[in-house]
Amino acid sequence: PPVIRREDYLAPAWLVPQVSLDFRLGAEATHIVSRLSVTRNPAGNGTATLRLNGDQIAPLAVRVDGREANDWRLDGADLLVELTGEAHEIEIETSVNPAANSQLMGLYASNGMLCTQCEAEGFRRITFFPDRPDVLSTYSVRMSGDKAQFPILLANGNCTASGEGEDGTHWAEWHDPWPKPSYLFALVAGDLVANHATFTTMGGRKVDLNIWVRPGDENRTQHAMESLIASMKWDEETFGREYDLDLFNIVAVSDFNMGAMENKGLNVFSTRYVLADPETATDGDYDAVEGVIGHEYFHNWSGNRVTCRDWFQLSLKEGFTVLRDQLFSAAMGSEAVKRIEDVRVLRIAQFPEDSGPLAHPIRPDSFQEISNFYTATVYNKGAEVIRMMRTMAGPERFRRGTDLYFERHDGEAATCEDFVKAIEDGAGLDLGQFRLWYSQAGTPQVTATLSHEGTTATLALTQTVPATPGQSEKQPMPIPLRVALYDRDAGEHRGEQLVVLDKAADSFTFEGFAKPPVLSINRGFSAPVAIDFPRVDADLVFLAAHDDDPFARYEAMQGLVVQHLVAAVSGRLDDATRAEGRAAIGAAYAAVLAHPALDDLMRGELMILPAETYLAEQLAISDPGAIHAEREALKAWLGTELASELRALHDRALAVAYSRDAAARGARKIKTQALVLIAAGDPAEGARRAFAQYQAADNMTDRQGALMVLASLDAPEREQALADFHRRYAGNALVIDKWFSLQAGALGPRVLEQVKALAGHPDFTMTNPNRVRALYMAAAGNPRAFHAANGEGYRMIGDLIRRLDPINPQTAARFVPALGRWRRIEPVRAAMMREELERIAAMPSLSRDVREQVTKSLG
Ligand code: B3K
Ligand code: ZN
Repeated sequence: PPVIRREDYLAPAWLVPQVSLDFRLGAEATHIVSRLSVTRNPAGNGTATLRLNGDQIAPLAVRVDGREANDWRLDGADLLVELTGEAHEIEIETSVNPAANSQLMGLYASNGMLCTQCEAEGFRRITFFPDRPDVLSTYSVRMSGDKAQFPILLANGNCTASGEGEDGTHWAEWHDPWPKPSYLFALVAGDLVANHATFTTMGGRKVDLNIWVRPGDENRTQHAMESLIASMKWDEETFGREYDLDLFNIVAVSDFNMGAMENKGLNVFSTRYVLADPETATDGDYDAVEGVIGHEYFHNWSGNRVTCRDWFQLSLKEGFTVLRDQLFSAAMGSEAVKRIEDVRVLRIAQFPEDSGPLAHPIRPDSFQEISNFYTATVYNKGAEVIRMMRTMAGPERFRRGTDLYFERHDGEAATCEDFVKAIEDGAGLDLGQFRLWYSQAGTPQVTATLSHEGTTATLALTQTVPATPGQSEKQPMPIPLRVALYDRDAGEHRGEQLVVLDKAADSFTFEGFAKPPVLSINRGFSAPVAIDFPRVDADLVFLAAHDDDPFARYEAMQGLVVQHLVAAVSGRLDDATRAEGRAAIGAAYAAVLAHPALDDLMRGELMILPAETYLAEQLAISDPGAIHAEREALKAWLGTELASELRALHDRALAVAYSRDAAARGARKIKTQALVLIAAGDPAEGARRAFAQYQAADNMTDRQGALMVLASLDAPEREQALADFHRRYAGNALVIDKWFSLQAGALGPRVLEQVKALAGHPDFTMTNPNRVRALYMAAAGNPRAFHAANGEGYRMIGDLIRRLDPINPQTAARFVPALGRWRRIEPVRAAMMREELERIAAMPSLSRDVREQVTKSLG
């Protein structure tokens, strides 16, 4: 497959100021007439050939200026039309089969309704078009279809007319006044009901808000609606951004490749980010709904009003919008806990990407299939990079930068460089060297040493950016580190400072310390780097107890455990040092369990042990079996050592009644975390308590938490609870997804067998990406299952990729990175992982999506 390069960007030769689309809807055959007014782009290369992209569609008719045209040909899947003048009207007819569209790109059927997904290159599966984000058009859409089958007809913008047709049909016309790229086009037709509300913007515009769901689901949309209203208000207050249409529609669909999509005025969501009530959604689900509703809404400015010039600039909208949704969620709940959660995601999902064969800069230089670049790097590291600018500028100056960005580029298709320049000018920062964060891949490794002489403490820092595919040489980048030095006796620091390490090595001095201070570094995770600062357990225990930055406190706890487990799996612990390490961790845990000043949400966060993938990241080559065994052993030790404290905590939490306030959510969080440790220490007691929690539960958080613990235990209560859960929620797809995930993510020796059995369960289907992910992402992310010593886990994921690729290549490709980690795994498993990749590569026909990921992973 051809490689597309950022440096080859050419402005479009032809522009399409206006589009009008006419859809005659049918589940098996939808007929589309597309009328494009095209004009020669003065900034283009002047070619007379109009290139219209297509993908698995055929032109049924091509007319130019009202006449049947002969002067067209196909170039691969694209349609080329030769034009003679400066402006023309092009009319094209196509037909598609939505019911047969299992890729879920373009126009497809989901549960009897029709909907679209066009980002990145789905519009070309509907009609021929210059399907690139720098071609902006105003869209008028007409659709007609059977009224009983499709009672609700929606598209972008405002509904301008509607009426009845013949033979039980009806029609609607929609117009979107804002020019947009084709990837933001959307259409939905189906049997839907709305939760309706209104919002009045700061400028006095009254906006109708609708959340459309299938009949019966409407009473689970209130949280989504509240989140939407909160998002609209927050964006006005925090970024000065006001909504720009009289109508905002959200539609929930059951079959969706991603979480949601920010189509102009008509967001389409996977049901799991819309529907929530206490009986079926966990606190985590509630947070996810709020975050994704916010994210898609914020795209209206960061993505839609200012869009991307080309797909290499994806982080322009995604990195910025993730930062915006993170700040929003932090403002709605606990800032500290949100930061910890975001960093955990970065470390589990992005760090491994950055150190593996698929590493790429947040602004990639090349790709074969853009769908493969909707990554944790582009999204989450992209957000971290912009967050660093904000940290260096401070929130007020950063806001001046974003104001300038929106003002300068409103209505344009912009680049990452445009964004950096606007922040530079608006915030008054010099971001010259900082631009390296856009071009260099790899997680910078920072080493820190602290020395002390007289009353001076000296912090010496070095940085290296590791080599990544295609980038062997790296330059030092500016790394903003928030640091504080603690006076050991006073238990306080002397004020936080921001040091920016912008050389390969540098040192910073701090005066006035009679004794060696304790260093708190990268507070708030001010830079997305790995810090190597070996230290004695006592200092980490000190920071875990005293640091006034909650993130740093969490970091100290994690550091204590990471240091211990890494030493353990590296065979560096004898009995005495193991006991010492455990004692320090046990003491820190005991302090966390008892600490009166901690709220329970934070306490629950501090109780979570570092993930196995994050532990593996600390080692050049890791043995997943050893990591798993050591981590489980520590869990069991903690559960035993702190048994009475944990039981007391569990009892205390059980007594708190359900509510959505922070105290009750905190209680639910520690309830399940306590249960996890209790079960590790005493499985029988764990099973008893988990089953009781399961049975008494009046909400999904408690029920799922208990079931998660039970699913990992070899106890009779396990089967009983799993069967009850399935019975209780039969027909509720989102909850049945949980039922699959909990089992596939469980501990215990028989997980693989269970996953195989579940794949044959009547509720399992390969055509629904949610269900596929529920079972197989959970299995691929379960080290015990995926890294089974006999290679069966690899075989299972390999088989899945081969079977899923012809159905849904985008989703299939998402499973490849797990196998792609082979270089960092011990040789016996590595060989089996590689073998699996080779088996995929040997398939006679493979999608571009999977082909790219597999080739790079083997490369
Ligand atoms: N922009 C969409 C992602 C669409 C991905 C298509 N492969 C969702 C989001 O980031 O908001
Ligand atoms: Zn997004």
